[in-house]
Amino acid sequence: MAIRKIVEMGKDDILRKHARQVVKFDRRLAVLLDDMADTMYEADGVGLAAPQVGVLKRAVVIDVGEGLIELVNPQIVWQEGEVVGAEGCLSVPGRRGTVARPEKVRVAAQDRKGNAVEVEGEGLLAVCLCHEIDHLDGILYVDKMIEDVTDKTEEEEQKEE
Ligand code: GNR
Ligand code: NI
Repeated sequence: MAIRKIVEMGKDDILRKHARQVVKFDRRLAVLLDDMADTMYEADGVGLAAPQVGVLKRAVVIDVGEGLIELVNPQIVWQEGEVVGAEGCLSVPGRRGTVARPEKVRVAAQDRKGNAVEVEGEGLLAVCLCHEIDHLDGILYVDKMIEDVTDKTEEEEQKEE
């Protein structure tokens, strides 16, 4: 287990690249997923995608407080509704902005052994699933941002809606 360095926007174009499908479910993938979880918890994040630690593989980890979820080759297979909420990103430190996301999503993926898994999420989990899958396609939340709310309190954001 090890903490890896989180890549930041503007410092490395790896965040803008399309990550490759995982085809080998080997020890190297297991170590990557372990390190990603350590790195996410250490940074107090709720999710982390492999490109954020400099690895162009389609792998993400998420923990919105309901336990660790590891997803390899994740794909949104169904979505419903739309909600606008504030997001942050460990690769865009110190900033927050609002983004429109589906209210509920279902994601098909594989686990670290290559077994098929499905996750359905709403609220923060749905947001996080979309945010992490975007990272795998070189997309950052700032690309979809409706409004920069870095200097706003939650109360001020609510008032505007
Ligand atoms: O830690 C994170 N918090 C967060 C808050 C609102 C919406 C999305 C996120 S994901 C982010 C971690 C991260 O950058 N993952 O890629
Ligand atoms: Ni992010």
